[in-house]
Amino acid sequence: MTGKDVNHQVVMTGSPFDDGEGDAGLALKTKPKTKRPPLYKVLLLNDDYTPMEFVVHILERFFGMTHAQAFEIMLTVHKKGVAVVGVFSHEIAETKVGQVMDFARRHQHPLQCTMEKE
Ligand code: TYC
Repeated sequence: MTGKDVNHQVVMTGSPFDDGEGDAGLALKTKPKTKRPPLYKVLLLNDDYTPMEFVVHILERFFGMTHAQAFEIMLTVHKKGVAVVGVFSHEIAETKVGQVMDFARRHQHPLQCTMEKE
């Protein structure tokens, strides 16, 4: 790693004590703070041409939804213009977006799928 590591959290140590210097309980140190990896929303966008059943199929095939769940989300996208179809690690989100975009392009539908940091 290059540069200074500022990713530390200040914590109090042990139990409060008084050594007579007027700083009872102020023993501080830092510990490395482990961050959870960021999560990414995968978004499906509406368009006027992609058939509804094709979108339902995509949601079943790549996002593990039941037919009923997939139909509901598809209708949300159709009515509102966009919906979150899942939340994943960066790598998994990228894979899902790629799978959807490839499948749509292979079938010559203009369906768009993107990801954004939560
Ligand atoms: N609006 C499309 C239609 O009326 C259906 C559709 C739904 C398209 C969701 C894309 O992400 C989408 N055929």
